[in-house]
Amino acid sequence: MKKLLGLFLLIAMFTIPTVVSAASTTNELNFSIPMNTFCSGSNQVDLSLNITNLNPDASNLTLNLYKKGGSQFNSVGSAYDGIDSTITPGSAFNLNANDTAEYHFSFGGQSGLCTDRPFSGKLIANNGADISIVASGFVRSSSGVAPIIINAGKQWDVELPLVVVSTDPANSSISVPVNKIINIIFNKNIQLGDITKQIQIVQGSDVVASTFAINSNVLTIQPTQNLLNSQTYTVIIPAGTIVSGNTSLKSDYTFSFTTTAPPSYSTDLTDGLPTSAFSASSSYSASFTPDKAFNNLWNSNGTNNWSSQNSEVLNSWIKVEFSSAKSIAKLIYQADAYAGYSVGMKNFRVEASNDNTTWTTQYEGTALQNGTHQAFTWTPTGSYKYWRVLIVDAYNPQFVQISELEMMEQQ
Ligand SMILES: [Ca+2]
Ligand SMILES: [Ca+2]
Repeated sequence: MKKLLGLFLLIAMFTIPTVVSAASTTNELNFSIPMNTFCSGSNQVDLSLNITNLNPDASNLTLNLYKKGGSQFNSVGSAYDGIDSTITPGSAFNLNANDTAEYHFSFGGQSGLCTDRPFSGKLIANNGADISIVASGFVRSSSGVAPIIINAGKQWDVELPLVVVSTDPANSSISVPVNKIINIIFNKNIQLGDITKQIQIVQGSDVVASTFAINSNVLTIQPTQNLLNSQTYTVIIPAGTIVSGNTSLKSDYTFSFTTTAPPSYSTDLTDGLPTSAFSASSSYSASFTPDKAFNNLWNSNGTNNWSSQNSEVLNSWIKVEFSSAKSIAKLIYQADAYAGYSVGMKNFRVEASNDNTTWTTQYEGTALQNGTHQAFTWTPTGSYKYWRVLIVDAYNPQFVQISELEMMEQQ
């Protein structure tokens, strides 16, 4: 028995009582205004309200006032002798932490029409965010002062369900760029919740490797590599993975989008150019001139390729002069087969110029040591007459040999 009691105590020590939150889950609070009192040319009635924000953050609120018959009363209030009026009924206003906003208006006497008197009011928490306020007021007439009691005189806490407000890209978007960074915007600031479930981007059955970040009310998902063209991706945010205070996503949230079609390119714009359009930093001999890299003869081994002179690899280059400015966006390259393709370029830059002197880098890349037709694409910075491939280094320090090159514009 003693043992059992001990066990019971142990359980009791670790059982935390469930705290039932008394927060409201709607963003509207109605209240009555005791306005059924004397009002005439000789009986003025004052209406006064004050609202204090108890939240550590600024809150956005609207005060609506309703006349007998239901229409809204939206007149700007009056302020004098310490009675302030900062709220315009019917219009949203921001209230900083612990700040108080007021409304005052007079009916009857020399002031507003008695028929305009509001008999009820409504406080609205805007933007779907949680708020915490306290509010009160009074009606003063010839028969005395009657309090306006809002939320039974207690603090009004609003804790709205956590929901997704919007996504970028939007659900069912098409032509989404393949480098898109995905943002999911919630109605309030969020934190990571149940980490045993995975927030994912999937394409068919494949999960896209991504990084995740939370900033205020935004969840950002960034794929670690570009997405594929013309594919549909689905973002899955399982229930419970994102929370805000005591609230969390109640059900799985998913949305899908489709990436843009792959770009199309022109034919090889170096075709048909005269031999004189091609030049290089050097040539191994008269048999290995730069035009040989543009003669549409591939898979060369010792012939039909451009080769730099012996011992020139670093910063050697091969250049095309077009008859007019081109926006080259794609390069196809094949290394020469000599010495197991080790004479091919390794790190390289594509550069462009309009004066043949000042060069702008368009692309930096690394070619592989093999005989494939290697394609490289980029977004050009403009249109240029001169385009060159600058060899930063090669796999073989002796010289560099290129079997064939092609240059295309995007269409
Ligand atoms: Ca060739
Ligand atoms: Ca060609």
